[in-house]
Parts: sequence; C-alpha cells; structure tokens
Amino acid sequence: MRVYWHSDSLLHDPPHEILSGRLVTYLESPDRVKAIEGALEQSDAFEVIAAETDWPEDIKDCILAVHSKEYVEYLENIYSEWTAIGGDKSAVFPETFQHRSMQSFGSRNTNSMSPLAKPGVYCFDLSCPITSHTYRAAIASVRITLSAARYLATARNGSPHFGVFALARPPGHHTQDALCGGYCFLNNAAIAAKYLLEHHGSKCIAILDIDYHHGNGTQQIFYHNPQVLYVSLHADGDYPYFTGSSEERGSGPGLGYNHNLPLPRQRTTDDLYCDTLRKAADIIQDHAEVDYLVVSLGVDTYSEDPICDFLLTQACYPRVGEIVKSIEKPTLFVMEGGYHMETLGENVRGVLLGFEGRR
Ligand code: OKP
Ligand code: ZN
Repeated sequence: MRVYWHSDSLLHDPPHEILSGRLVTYLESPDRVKAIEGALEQSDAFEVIAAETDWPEDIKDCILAVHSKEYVEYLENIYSEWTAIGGDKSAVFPETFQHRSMQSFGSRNTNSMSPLAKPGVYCFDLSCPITSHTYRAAIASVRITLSAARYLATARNGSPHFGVFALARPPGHHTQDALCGGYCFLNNAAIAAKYLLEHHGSKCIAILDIDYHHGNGTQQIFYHNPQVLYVSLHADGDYPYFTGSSEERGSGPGLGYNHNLPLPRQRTTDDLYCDTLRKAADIIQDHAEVDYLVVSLGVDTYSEDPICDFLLTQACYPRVGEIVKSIEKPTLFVMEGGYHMETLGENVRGVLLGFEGRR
C-alpha cells in the first residue's frame, strides 16, 4: 500500500493546550507522524512517498470548494496580525468566543475586528493554537491527502479493495466550513471527497469516520449534500459534545445521508465495536452509487488512549481493517486521531494490514 506524507506537516508544534482546565503539553504532536511512519517502515507491505510539491490542480481551489475564503485568509494571516499587536509569539489562542447569543446585534465585519477577537469567530475550543508554521503544515496535510486521492483515482488497479493511506497531520474532521477546533485546521477528508467528485467524475463518496470523536466538521460540511454519505462511529456524549446524536440524519436533499452511530464510553469492547462497524459497512453497501470510500482513521479508540474511554485491544485493529475491506470500494484512509504514543504506529499498521488481507 502506498503511504503519502510530507515533512512540512511536522512544522505545526504548539507548546501547549488547555485540557480539563490544565495547561498541558500539546498532545497532537509531530512525533505522532514519526511513530506511525516508523511502524509502517517495518513492514514490506508499505511504500512511503513524499507528497509532491508541485500539485498540478490548484490546491487553493480544492480547499475553497470546502472552506470559506475569509476562513482560509484568517488561518494564513492571523499569526502575523496577532504578533504585530503584541500577542504571545508562541501561538495565537482564543481569548473570547462569539457565543450565539452575542450574534444577534447585527453582524460586524470580521475583517475589521481586532486580532484578539478573530479567533473567537473562527475557532470553537482551546486545542487549536496557531503558530508561525501552522498554516504551512495544514496546507501540507491537504497536499498529502490530495496526492493520495489522486493516486487512488488514477492508478487503481481494478482490485475491489484497492487502498491508499494519507499520513496527514494536522488532522481534519472537526473543522467545519469556517471553524477550527479539536487539533484540526483544514478538513482533509472533506477536501478529498470534493476533489474526487469534482475532478475525477465521482457521483457519490462515502466517508466512514472511525475516530473516537464525532467528526462535527465533516458532518456540517456535507449535511445538505446527498453526494457525500457520512457515517460515523464515536463515543456518545464525549468531545465535541454538541454533535453526534443518531437523530442527526442530514437535511433537505441530504436527508438520509448522515448516519451517527454513538457508542457507550467505558463499555465499548472489540466485539461491540466490530458489530457496530459492520452496521456502518451495511449502510454504505446499501448505497450502490458510492464509488469511493474515504476513511477518517483514528485509533484513539484504543483502551489506553490518554483522552478517550473505549476498551479496544490491539487485536481489534486488523479486524477493523477487514471490515473496511468488506465494503469493497477503492479506499482512501486519512489519518485523524490517536494519542497513545507507544501503540499508535502498530494500531494504524494493524488496520491497514487487515485491509490488505495480510494481517
Ligand atoms: C481530535 B481528534 C477531551 C479534550 C478535548 C480536543 C480533542 C480533539 C480530538 N477530554 N480536546 O478527533 O482525535
Ligand atoms: Zn479523535
């Protein structure tokens, strides 16, 4: 299996975040990529490739098919605006949040706001500090994902379960059209889905989100869109707290194209997880029009993950890969979460080897 990565994705390295009120070392670290790459290089099943620097289609257009121009300009410029008025040089951090009850007094132009105010418009939590290199790293993450998507679309070898892995970082599934949060700045999986629809004649994409957390961003981006079927397994009632209920089923023409399968914290075992994943696979197979599968791959479902509460063992990951394989679609795996450094690489490798039928 081909694996795409890019060294620029390591540049995003904020010193800290706030977790449960505590200032802690940033959990979503560049070492995550190194750990995964290290584990994949131990197996001859993988070929690790640097995402090309000269992207032929305009990467900016691909991003703007998902995110608003104002939001992307914010990501690009806020660090220099913030430091110019004396903000801390290590990273931009939200100071306030524009709560919905503060939006009903006429809309101020965000462009004219203070650099101290803008993060409160474009960010929903305290896990997305923006450093001098964050934008460059987020662009690299998109480049990795699009390189892998293009390879999938152009080089697929006719095998029903052909797959490719985008070792993307920073992750993406929490980013909405104009809102970052949850370590995510640009929604890599959503950008890839749009790219396959618009540049490779795809009629319908399924996004299967198996990160522990609900992908509120991906759900929001495609909530009205019947061309993208979003199916998510995630912890019931955990971060990002306000989305992910099974009653969220899509809206307008997108009704019936959003499926949330929340699972109980502290009680989700290998068997319950795999049974639920098979239900997700059935939902996707019920949509015969799906021509590509994008998997938002998180392994923060692992029992020892420092911020999550499922009970999965390492033996579960090859089973997960086999179930994804059973969907029998050309598959783009895109890296999302997973924070237990000692097993992160092995667990990702387990999923991908299970998919390849190599265990
Ligand atoms: C990103 B991904 C919860 C703390 C939340 C942010 C978590 C982002 C997860 N106790 N902090 O979906 O793995
Ligand atoms: Zn997660």
